[in-house]
Amino acid sequence: MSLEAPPSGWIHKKIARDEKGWIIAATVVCIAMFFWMILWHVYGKQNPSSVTYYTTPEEFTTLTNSFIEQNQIGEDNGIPVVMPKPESDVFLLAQMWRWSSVIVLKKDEWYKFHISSKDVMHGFSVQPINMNFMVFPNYDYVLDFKPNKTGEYMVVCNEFCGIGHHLMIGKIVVIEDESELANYGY
Ligand SMILES: [Cu+2]
Repeated sequence: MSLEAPPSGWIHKKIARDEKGWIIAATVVCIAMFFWMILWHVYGKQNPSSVTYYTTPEEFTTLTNSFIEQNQIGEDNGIPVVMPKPESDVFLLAQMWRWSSVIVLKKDEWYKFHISSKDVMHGFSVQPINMNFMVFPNYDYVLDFKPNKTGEYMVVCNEFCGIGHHLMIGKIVVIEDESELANYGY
């Protein structure tokens, strides 16, 4: 079977009423979604900030290590536990297959997270609040955080990053005051 050319003049044929209706409806939906995409940056509460810096795995590792050195309060399964001061910068480095530290935050305080990867692409997924964010090497992503609920949150890598991907689970703990640290063994 071969394709046949349509009868000449087909392009000038009038569009059927119902077809025209669908074209108009689809166009209106497309335009509405386009503007909603812009409005979502203002009204959507889950948008990460758009601040990003260039970095290198070496530079970010140095920053993360000195951040850990200055804020470490303990250890959890061999991973350092840090408690940064409110309003300070928090450095979190993803690498195959671990997160650089367990982070203890105070409820209702602002923190400036810097997140980067040492090797491949990882996913920063905070559960159970289901916040998701991609993490690439060479980029420092800045996310402003203000936790509004105390408790323990899992940081799950949600981009497949190799054989140990399923083991890459970190932790963020939100407390109201230091007396709660004992509940977590810190
Ligand atoms: Cu992964």
